[in-house]
Amino acid sequence: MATNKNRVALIGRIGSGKTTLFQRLTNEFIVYGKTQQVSYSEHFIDTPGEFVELPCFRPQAINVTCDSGLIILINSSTDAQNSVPPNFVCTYNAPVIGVITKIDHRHCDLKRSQRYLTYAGIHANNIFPVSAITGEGIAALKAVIQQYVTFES
Ligand SMILES: Nc1nc2c(ncn2[C@@H]2O[C@H](COP(=O)(O)OP(=O)(O)OP(=O)(O)O)[C@@H](O)[C@H]2O)c(=O)[nH]1
Ligand SMILES: [Mg+2]
Repeated sequence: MATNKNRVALIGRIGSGKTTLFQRLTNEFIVYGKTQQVSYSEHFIDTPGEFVELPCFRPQAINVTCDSGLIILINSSTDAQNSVPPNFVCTYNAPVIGVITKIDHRHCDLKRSQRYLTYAGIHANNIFPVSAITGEGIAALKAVIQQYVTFES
């Protein structure tokens, strides 16, 4: 039976940086494109931000990601708004970590992102700040991902 146990699922608000992070983690050329539908690749499931942003789509976000080996909830450090409900990640019977993106940005607010991700139910020790543009924090994040999912080359 097909399984997503060896895939990492990316969820987070529109424009939070899911696709850019995926491109950085897989060493792809970074090119902007709005994610319009769930996109499966060998090791990742990329979702449109609408899945967590619009309550009517939220069950869909859970359905397509819940059997992944690891779920990453992404929060942009430049985003002043939150739309992830309290303890949202407790829905999952799968490991979930938080990633704060855009830490290179001049409007980066790390504390706010940490608050949003802990509000969503992620333990502070499981939150990792990165910049997909400069590469800061990416090596550390890859090491964490590999604790959950094996990417055989
Ligand atoms: N400065 C900076 N910009 C970033 C970073 N990551 C993403 N961006 C920018 O943020 C914008 C949105 O990034 P996406 O990766 O498309 O966001 P997404 O979460 O996939 O958005 P949807 O597909 O709409 O859900 C793009 O213009 C990216 O270039 C980062 O680490 N630093
Ligand atoms: Mg996207």
